[in-house]
Amino acid sequence: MLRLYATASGLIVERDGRFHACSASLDEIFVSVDPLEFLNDRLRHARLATTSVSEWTLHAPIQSQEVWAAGVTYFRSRTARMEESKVAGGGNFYDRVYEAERPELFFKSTPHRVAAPGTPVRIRGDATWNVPEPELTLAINSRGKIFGYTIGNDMSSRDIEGENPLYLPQAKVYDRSAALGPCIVITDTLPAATTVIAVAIRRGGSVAFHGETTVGQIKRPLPLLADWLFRENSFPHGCFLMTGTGIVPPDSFTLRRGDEIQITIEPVGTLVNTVA
Ligand code: DO4
Ligand code: MG
Repeated sequence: MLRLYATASGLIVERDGRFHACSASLDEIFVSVDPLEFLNDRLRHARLATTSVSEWTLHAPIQSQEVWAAGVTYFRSRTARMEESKVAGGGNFYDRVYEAERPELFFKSTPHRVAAPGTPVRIRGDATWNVPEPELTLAINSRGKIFGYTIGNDMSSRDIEGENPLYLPQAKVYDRSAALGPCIVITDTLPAATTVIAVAIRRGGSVAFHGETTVGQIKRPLPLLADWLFRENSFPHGCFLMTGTGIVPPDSFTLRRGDEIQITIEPVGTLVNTVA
């Protein structure tokens, strides 16, 4: 297992607790046949980095990749969405997609809309009910191989989405509506069902919301989500796939400017972003 960080001074790879400067680009990694093998090969000639992770300015670990997302993959998400769209009569859609063979997959972000670790995510000025969605996010190469994972935040405007399911792109896609990081774990092994996804939202020195779930609560096998995404769709630079949220705060909760969102999935670490 390797941890790949995108930093202001280039890519850094952590292997067995040691940090190596890596001359490859993220695009080269995402188009390689086997990214783990590719990186291990590059590390044979790499120099050791002299600084440690806390001293780097982290970038989002993305270059030319699109970010896509799966929805309603957890029972909790299905139930919350049926509630929020009840007035608009959209509740039935969510139950049906939860049960259907075809998953909900939607376009989430281009690289320029993705917030780096430690930088602000945004809530829309025309939305009144906003939440983070903490999601295990797959790194998939141009051939459709899942070669690692990271943490994703699928920021969402629940009032806009709940008003009409056709407003989903506006509820989901806007500047800084996604965050990725702090690193990509490069591995041939998918996270175990017991892997915990946890979120804490800090407001003015205390915790305004915290919740957790496990990867085992996802209804669909992760490789099947990736297979569906690659059906009739090509990704010349690979892509990221957010795999859905299993944590939805109570309906009384909405994000405020200044909130700090901390999402933890080990061994990726913790993705921290404030709300601008
Ligand atoms: O159906 C709307 C979006 C669902 C979603 O983003 C999720 O379940 O995580
Ligand atoms: Mg989501």
